Amino acid sequence: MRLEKYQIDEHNDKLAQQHKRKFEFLAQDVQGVEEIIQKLIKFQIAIPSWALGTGGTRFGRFSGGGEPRNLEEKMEDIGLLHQLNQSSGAISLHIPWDIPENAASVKALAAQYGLKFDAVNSNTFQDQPNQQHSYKFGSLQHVDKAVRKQAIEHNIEVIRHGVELGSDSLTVWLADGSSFPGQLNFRNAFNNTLESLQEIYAALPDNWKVFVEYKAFEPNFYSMSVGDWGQSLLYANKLGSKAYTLVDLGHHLPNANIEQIVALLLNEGKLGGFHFNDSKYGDDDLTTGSIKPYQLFLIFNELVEGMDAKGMDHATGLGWMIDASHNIKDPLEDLLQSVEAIMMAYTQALLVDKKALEQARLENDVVRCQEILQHAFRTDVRAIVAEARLRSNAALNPVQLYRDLKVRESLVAGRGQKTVATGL
Ligand code: PSV
Ligand code: MN
Ligand code: MN
Repeated sequence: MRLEKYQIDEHNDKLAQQHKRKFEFLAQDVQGVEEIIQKLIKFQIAIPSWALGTGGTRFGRFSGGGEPRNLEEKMEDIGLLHQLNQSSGAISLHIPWDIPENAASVKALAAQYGLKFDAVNSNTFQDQPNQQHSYKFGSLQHVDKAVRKQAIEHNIEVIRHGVELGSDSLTVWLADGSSFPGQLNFRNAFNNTLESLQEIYAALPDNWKVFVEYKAFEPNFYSMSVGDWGQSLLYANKLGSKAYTLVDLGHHLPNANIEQIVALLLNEGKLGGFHFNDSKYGDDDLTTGSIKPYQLFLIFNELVEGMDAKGMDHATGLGWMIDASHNIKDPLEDLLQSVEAIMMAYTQALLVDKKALEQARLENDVVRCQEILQHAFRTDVRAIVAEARLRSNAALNPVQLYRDLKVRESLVAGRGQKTVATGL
């Protein structure tokens, strides 16, 4: 299913007057609004191929109907999102959940939807049918070299798929760790993991990056072999200049200061990318910005400041991706909400008066520092984000148009009510 241009235009025409009023009112007070809009137009957030079906929990899964049944339909869904917001122009594949059997045709289809291939993800946290060795006790860390070899080869295979598709990065997330004290020799687990990562690193094409994603707990609950940003950074530093740390917002212990982690990783030139989501407790994978929008803003504030200090392009300097999926929302509406939240946090960060903030810091004027940040955070920037969409021929209100056009109903009619997308 594709939207027709006239459908977006009609929707925008209906909302035009109201939008114009809001935008013009806001623009009066925002310095450099044109520059901000241009940055927003360029900014793209990759959609993971595993977020298009209704996620499950270990207690159950409730399909919403019309879920994509294969990679082609997943690209179709992301194509729809991209038509609605023009900010979701990339797809991230998890292999083997999605195997691009015929890379040339997958690539051609992606191009039709205006999609690029973002990082490819390997999966050594589940056993696949016909797999020789089990990952029950880990993969790259495993005490048995044969298991490590199998996991390394899988990662190299994923790189091969990525090369065919025109991707240029690999994300490695390991479930490896231990659930009970005494189970693992920590040093051996670290060294085995490092050695395995080095073999994968050696297979990276010159222009590629590898992102080492960390996670504090789950599925292992005593230790994780890449458990925090310090461990990830250790691996990345030992691997070399093509290795970076990847921050998934849900992978920290409660109350971790993620914005500080981000600032320091950027400072070290070792921040590679993001998995955006939100959480109240752990790796909840809730809609980005739904629980802690202030934290999201503070993270973007560090990103903008740190990237500017390093002369990095906001749009292309890091890998931006959503990693969320859950049980009760329409996945496409959920993704539209996540992208909107990211755009809003980015816009608010661009609004921060950096000079005034630096001056207030020099004067130890703590109150003023807070005022400056919160002034930006409390600005309702929705009309600026909508204006950027309008100028890219996207919808002023993507969720509303999605509902008005009964997109889900059409997908159900085309694909059926009982469909299950691959993923968790
Ligand atoms: C693990 O919790 C994770 O965040 C990794 O990025 C995986 O690739 C993804 O979730 C799977 O849903
Ligand atoms: Mn993740
Ligand atoms: Mn996660």
